[in-house]
Amino acid sequence: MLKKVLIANRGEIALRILRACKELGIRTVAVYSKADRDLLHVRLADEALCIGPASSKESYLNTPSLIAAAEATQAQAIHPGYGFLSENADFADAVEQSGFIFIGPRAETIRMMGNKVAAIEAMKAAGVPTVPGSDGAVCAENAIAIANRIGLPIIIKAAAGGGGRGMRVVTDINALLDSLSVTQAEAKAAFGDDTVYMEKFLQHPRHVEIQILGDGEGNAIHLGDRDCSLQRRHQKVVEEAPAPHIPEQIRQQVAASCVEACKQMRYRGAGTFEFLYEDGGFYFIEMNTRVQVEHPVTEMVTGVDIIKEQLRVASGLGLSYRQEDIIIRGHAIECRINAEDPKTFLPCPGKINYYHAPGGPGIRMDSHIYTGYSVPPYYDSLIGKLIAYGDNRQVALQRMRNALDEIVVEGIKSNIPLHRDTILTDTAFNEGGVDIHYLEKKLGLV
Ligand code: MV4
Repeated sequence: MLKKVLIANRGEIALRILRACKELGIRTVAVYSKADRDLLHVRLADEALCIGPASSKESYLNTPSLIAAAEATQAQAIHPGYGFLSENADFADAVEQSGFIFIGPRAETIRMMGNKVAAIEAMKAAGVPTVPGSDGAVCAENAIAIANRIGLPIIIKAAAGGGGRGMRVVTDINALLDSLSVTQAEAKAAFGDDTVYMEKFLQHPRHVEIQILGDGEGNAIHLGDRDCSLQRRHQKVVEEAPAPHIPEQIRQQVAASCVEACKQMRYRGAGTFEFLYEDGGFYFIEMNTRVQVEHPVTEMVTGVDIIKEQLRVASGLGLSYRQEDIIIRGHAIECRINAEDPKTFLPCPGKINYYHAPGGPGIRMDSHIYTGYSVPPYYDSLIGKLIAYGDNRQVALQRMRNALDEIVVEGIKSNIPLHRDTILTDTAFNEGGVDIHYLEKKLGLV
């Protein structure tokens, strides 16, 4: 097992990684920006180093600073968490070139998944179902023929994009070439790469994703699926596992195809296959090569500690489970708790005058906050994740409602009222299986 790990992140995920390391007897190095001296994991880590000013660019995104910190503390490996440098292939390369272990897939895997055209091609070749599309890059010369073959509406996406950045829907063939050149120009400006591709635009899909783990040597397993359809402006708000109302045979078949793809590419560590699910069909759109914010719902229904598995694989110890060991049991729901104004959704940093965590059977709170902690304005507004588990979805929902009644966060505004009064009371949400547009429509944004 690794002896010392540097945690190149902040907030709840840094604390989550620290706890997993402590369980495994791994010493921890926390790195923090000048605005983050008071983070809980900084206090709990064996060693802590300031890596730069508040600005992410100069701290959590500063590769030389992070590598210097690993050298100074003689850490063996770097865990990138999510966001920041977690899916940056150049960072993974720099980490390994400096003699450290990057806790994640090989840089070449990250690079391939960063190019959505290459990712889709690889998945299609491995038997993962994809969206009917251009099967490669689109340009002004081939766009109309491809769009006519796919059939309108279509969506143009940047190959270097993902997560909702650099996309445009086309419903009228006369608008195609203009939309193409605008999307190309935006892609060039945002990612330095104007490659775009085309897919059939699905109008009312759900966002269902499959969690996988690979040992980097051709062995891989899946941990079932999650539904992350409840979102606003590409920010997930509620996630759950398993995805409700999916025919069992289709669920198993798609998961098996993801495992096969991971075996073929000798995938290392934790990964997520993102699908759109519509009318009984799964359509692969992207793969994420990091641990995800919503990993706890999968942990609750499988009993697998995903971070510990990442650390085992990085240590060269392989996975602790075979596929036969994985049994999906019960149901888990996660509410993301953000420091934001419930009316405007704008970030609301400030001092937490009082915090009371909810509890009871099946309740898990992944959060770094404490009474007296000040949420800095420089980073994203996630201050915690409330997870409710139960034998079935009904029980998980009721435990979540109870927990949302119990939790107290005073001094700053949060989206707790949105969860408690708008989402957990909603009839369609309670029935399960709402699409990706449901929340925005309910909030009157569409
Ligand atoms: C789509 C789509 C409909 N059809 N692709 C947005 C985020 C990025 N990961 C992919 N996205 C979408 N791709 C096709 N062919 C609709 C979306 C989409 C979406 C997807 C998942 C979760 C929320 C979303 C919100 C708006 C659009």
